[in-house]
Amino acid sequence: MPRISVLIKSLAISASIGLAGCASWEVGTPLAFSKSGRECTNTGTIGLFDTSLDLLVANYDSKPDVDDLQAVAGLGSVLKHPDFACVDYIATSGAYGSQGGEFLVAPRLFDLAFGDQWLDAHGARAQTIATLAERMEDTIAAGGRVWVAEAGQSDVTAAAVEKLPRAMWMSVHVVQHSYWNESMSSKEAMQTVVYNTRYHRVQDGNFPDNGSPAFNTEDGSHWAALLADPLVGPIWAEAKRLSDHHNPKAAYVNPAVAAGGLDFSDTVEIAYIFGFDDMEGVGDFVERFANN
Ligand SMILES: [Ca+2]
Ligand SMILES: [Ca+2]
Repeated sequence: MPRISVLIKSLAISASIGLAGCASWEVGTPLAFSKSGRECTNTGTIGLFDTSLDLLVANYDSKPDVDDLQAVAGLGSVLKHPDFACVDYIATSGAYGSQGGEFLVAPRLFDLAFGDQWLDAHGARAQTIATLAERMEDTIAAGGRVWVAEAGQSDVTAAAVEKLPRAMWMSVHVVQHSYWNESMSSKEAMQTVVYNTRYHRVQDGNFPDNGSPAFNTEDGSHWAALLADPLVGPIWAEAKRLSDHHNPKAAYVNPAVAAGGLDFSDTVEIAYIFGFDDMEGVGDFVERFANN
């Protein structure tokens, strides 16, 4: 699959070069770019997501659980897969609610996973909310839908939604897997997302056999493949470095990470949106997204 898409891209490049200066650009496969600026030739629907119209918003709390650091690597790996080159996305760091504990600063990890397509709600909350609202409004005005993968609480999402014209709110789909995340969101934020957007409650990605993949395991055997992958390995290396560093002294010590395993449970919202929620767990994910 990667080989075919590389071939198509090189054909498209040579067609474009060959036709430079000519009137017609329709010959051959057009070389296009996604709204995120990446080369993109295969628009279409992936799971629930229409790559020609929709926007993915991925919000991470990273407070205090280190598992979001690994979930960032999870989505980063998905986005680097050639099938996902046309996905328009924006990620948010520091999208937390009322919980205590330390916020885990990880700008290099976000850069590796998302390039310049991420916002800092910890350092610049109001500006982040305004930018999210603008991106949402542009997408919906053009006929698309917004898919919010809520790796944490819904306060930032709700604040962005509340800036939109009221008629647009139901074009926002919010995906959440965790009761704890809901309980650490304000009541007002929950009122907005549950009753006034399209709210998708999926099963908890920390546990097996419940309808969501189990992206949480004490088994560390998959690390080798993740770290060895030439494309996504550097993201996982940074996620591992940070999660190993912070976990022992975090207000919540993540048991899978403490055991040398993996917890990127907040990638199940992504799996739901893009239709790979039939995966059993970490092994299936590694086979598909760390096989470059
Ligand atoms: Ca989280
Ligand atoms: Ca987890």
